[in-house]
Amino acid sequence: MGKTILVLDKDQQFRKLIVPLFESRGHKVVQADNGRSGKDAVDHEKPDLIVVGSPLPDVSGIQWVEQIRNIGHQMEIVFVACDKTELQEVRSVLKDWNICMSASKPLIPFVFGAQVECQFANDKSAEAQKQKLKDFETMFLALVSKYARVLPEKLTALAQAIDKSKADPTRKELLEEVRGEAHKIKGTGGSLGFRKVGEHMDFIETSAVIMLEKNDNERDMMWAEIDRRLVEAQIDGEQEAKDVMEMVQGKEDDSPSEHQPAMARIMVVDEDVGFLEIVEQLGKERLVEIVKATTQDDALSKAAIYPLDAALINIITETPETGFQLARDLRALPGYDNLPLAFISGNALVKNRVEGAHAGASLYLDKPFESDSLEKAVHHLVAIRQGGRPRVLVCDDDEFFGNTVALVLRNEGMIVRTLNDPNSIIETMQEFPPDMLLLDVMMPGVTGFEVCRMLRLIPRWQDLPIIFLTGQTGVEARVEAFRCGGDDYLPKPVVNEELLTRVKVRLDRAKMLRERSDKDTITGLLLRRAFSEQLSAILAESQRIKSNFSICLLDVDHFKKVNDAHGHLAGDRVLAGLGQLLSRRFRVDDLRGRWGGEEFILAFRREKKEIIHKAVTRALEEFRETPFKSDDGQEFFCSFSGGLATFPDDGESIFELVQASDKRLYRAKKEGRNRIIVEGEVEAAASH
Ligand code: GH3
Ligand code: MG
Ligand code: MG
Repeated sequence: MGKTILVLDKDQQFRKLIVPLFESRGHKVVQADNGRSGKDAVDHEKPDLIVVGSPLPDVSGIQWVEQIRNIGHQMEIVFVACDKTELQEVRSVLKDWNICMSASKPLIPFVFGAQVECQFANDKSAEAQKQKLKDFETMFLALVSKYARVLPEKLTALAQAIDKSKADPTRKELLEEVRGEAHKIKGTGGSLGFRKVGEHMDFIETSAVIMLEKNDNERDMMWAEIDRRLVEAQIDGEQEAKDVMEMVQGKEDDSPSEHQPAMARIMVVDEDVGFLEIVEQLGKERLVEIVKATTQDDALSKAAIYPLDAALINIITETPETGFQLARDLRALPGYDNLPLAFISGNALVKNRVEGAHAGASLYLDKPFESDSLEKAVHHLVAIRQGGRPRVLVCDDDEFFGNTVALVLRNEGMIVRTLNDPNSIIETMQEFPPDMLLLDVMMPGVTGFEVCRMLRLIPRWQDLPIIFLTGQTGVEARVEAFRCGGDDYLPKPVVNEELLTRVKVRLDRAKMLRERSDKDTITGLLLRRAFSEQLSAILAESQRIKSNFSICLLDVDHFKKVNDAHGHLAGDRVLAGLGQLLSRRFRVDDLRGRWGGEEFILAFRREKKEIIHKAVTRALEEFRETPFKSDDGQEFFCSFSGGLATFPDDGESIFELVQASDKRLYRAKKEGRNRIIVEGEVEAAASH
């Protein structure tokens, strides 16, 4: 839920830097540049949180906070001191004025935004949220500090390029090199908080572009100015690096660029802390990030913060229902109806196979498990997750820049791969098929525009969202970006959350388009055509590996009466409710579709017919107990009937199987509705 945030600071540049951080997270931002208008804003807008930058033109930051508290305002306050000395002073009075967070300028926007966001976390999730922030901060600062160490080398390389070009100013490629070096430092340094260095580089880059058209005299003047800017960049760079190092304080050991990104994030829920640690260790060896949870509450709050790819839940022999309930609760969280689940612990499950099927176990694991079985389980679970966490490929020849972008996107739950060599993009995309590509323009050997043109010739990548990231901001470059088939365009340095917003918007749109063609809007389930296609694949697989599968046709009972008695809209709500129930129950890799009208169809791989029968019956019991509201507010209940048929016993083709389940559905209706029939033949199926 969006909050209202007041940003009070006299410096417009500072406000510009941080306002987008909050807006892109859905908050409403009010700005003020002096104490008096700040106070007015507090009275009128009643913000949930205030960011106060000190000093203000009419009063010091801390005096302003004092006034606000004395009038009795209770909202959260974040204090941004102008330097370290003031920060020290403020830290001693934090408690007195109930200031929830303090920082000093200069700050790294992404880290600051995440810290402020953390203040909104409720008590339950606060601890997990803090841990996540700490991880992010550590990694981000590690990246920044590493860059601070190599910045002098990069500036030296630029100086050498400048010297070479000066010696032979008519050679275009030498100037091009100057431009390229400056361009890279501008993009990456600027994004990592080296603002002044970024500005100097921008000047040098721009100068190098126009230099060719100048006469000797003008060129000499420009070289002099470039030299001056280079020296300033070295001095400013040293200072900015020092500031950064102070912030980092020994955090660089955990540099993310040395680590390969985890291929999946899986939550393991078990009371046994020792077991969790073993799994975590196994996960590390296999590049899987393990989120540990010991209780149900813990698991639910962590799931809300760390986007998960799957969950492994331990089933306790004495109280198996707790684990199954957790599974159902997890799948009821927003965005998690297709979270793949596995249950751990052997013998408890023999008895609880039906509950397991109902709650959606794609896999059962025995304890203790070996690294091999964990790895296989991870592969299996991640492969069946449909529409899971978005995968983004970042292609940029500057390793630092790629890592910065990757870190920011990963922090939002995306799975990100970076690629420094554009020449191997096709291979990379085969191995890591992305949902989106972020593409640098200036790269050695080939431009991003060329890469984009080439990708658009490959049918598979014709609809892939592609966003260019580049320091070239001219109209010509922008036009070229769209002409070659790019979807969007983002200028470097990417310091604010514009990056996040644009990436999210594009991803959402692409997902929506995909779903619109396959899914029914009322129930959220597959439409008949898409269902049939996927069912054919299941049939082929079962024929190949000689396994069984079942399909089940469901039909809401007396639905005509529901419409007549409670209204058509209420009828729609019943269909939506049943669609939601079906999508949250059973395995993620099972299929659910709307067959037409008030008829639904399900398909289950492998599992025994009796177990499916009982699991669907459990879902019927749940549905029967779900209250619906008629258009005039009256409460009512519904039920459904179903017919189940299994390959190969009840039919060898999809047609035969659908026919068999339809016959049984008809019998279920005839025998009193509100039941699922699995056996027996009837002479003829009449329509119902
Ligand atoms: P039975 O228990 O034998 O299945 O009886 P029934 O009334 O459910 O079956 P019947 O097939 O006679 O009626 C189905 C009704 O479902 C008729 C149709 O108007 C209604 N229906 C079909 N699609 C929708 C829909 O999308 N929304 C609503 N509200 N009603 C729908
Ligand atoms: Mg019906
Ligand atoms: Mg019907």
